[in-house]
Amino acid sequence: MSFVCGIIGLPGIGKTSIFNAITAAGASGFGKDEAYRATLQVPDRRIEPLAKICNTLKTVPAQMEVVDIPGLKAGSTADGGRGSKLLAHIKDVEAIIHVIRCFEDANIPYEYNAINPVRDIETVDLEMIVADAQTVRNKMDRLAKKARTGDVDIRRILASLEKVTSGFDSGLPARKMNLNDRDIAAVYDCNLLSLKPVLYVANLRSPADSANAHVAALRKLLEEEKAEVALVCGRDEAEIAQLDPADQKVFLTELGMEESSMERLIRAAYRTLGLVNFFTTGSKELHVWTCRQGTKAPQAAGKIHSDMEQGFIRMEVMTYDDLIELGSEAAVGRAGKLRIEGKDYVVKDGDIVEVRFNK
Ligand SMILES: Nc1nc2c(ncn2[C@@H]2O[C@H](COP(=O)(O)OP(=O)(O)OP(=O)(O)O)[C@@H](O)[C@H]2O)c(=O)[nH]1
Ligand SMILES: [Mg+2]
Repeated sequence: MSFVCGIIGLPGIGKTSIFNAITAAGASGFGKDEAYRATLQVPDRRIEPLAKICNTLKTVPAQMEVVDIPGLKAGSTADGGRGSKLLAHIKDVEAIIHVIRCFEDANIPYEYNAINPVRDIETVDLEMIVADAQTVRNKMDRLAKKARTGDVDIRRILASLEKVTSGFDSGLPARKMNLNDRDIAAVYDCNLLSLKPVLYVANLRSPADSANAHVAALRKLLEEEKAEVALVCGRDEAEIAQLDPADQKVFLTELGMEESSMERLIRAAYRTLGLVNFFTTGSKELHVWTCRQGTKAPQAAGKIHSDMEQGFIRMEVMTYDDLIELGSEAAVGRAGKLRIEGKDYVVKDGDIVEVRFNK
């Protein structure tokens, strides 16, 4: 099961260009109403050394699916058909890549007269908030009937929902409400759009723009949210992504970039979204898997196969560093560094695991 990110933003701000830059999918269609999808192989420098030690024939990198979602506008939520289709796409993703136009170009149509990243973020957030407020209201209506029986759990849930609703009323997306575990549990089944983690991307004409006033305004706003912004020159990097790897390097260097936008975005996504990679190895296949930080062993095993989660017994774990240092699985075992972990174990980045489970 791959990790799914959705690219969102106002119309005509370069979402499809960024999608092409990171996936090399070559999607076209400015103003099209369909969502594009592509799968990325997540680069991981540990794959090659591991494959060598394990003599593996085949390696399968972690996959990340990216969805290019057509532009949201102010009032999308109210616009029944199209708007709710767009918002439904966001429901399906685990994390959001929000693209902000930070380039000036009178020839490229734009929703507003002037570029203003802060207003753009507020516009898109508001669409998500309006949709979420409705979802929460529906749940409250359903529960209100049961609450009359005096059930304490239901009252607690309702109190959390009230808290979230009043946050929406003051214009806050759920991710900025400092919700506690109990509140998050109360809205878990609502799959709130505005609770999904966001990575911001500033779309620039050239790296020279990376200190322009729009980027500065964006950075200032995001400092408060403790969010990260990745800078991408959408149009140029989309073209570079179509070239041979050797040429890509040359043009990227010319543009003043060390890594491709795909590598930069994936790195930022791992940091912002708190993702970790773990491995399964064998003589046939070395496989990389992704989960969120804090994921316990059975749920991480579920990324490999749902049977492994359901029938989870234990996980045998060694670290990448130990295996590289000691040179073989047997040596790691002899050094007493092969651990047996239970269902409360939290999987770490670089863990090499073997899951024992009841079939
Ligand atoms: N000057 C300049 N133009 C850009 C940049 N990125 C994208 N464009 C142009 O802006 C137009 C819109 O880009 P798209 O990537 O299609 O924008 P979009 O957000 O996907 O648009 P919709 O899907 O219609 O909402 C295209 O003509 C792009 O070539 C950029 O960094 N600089
Ligand atoms: Mg587009």
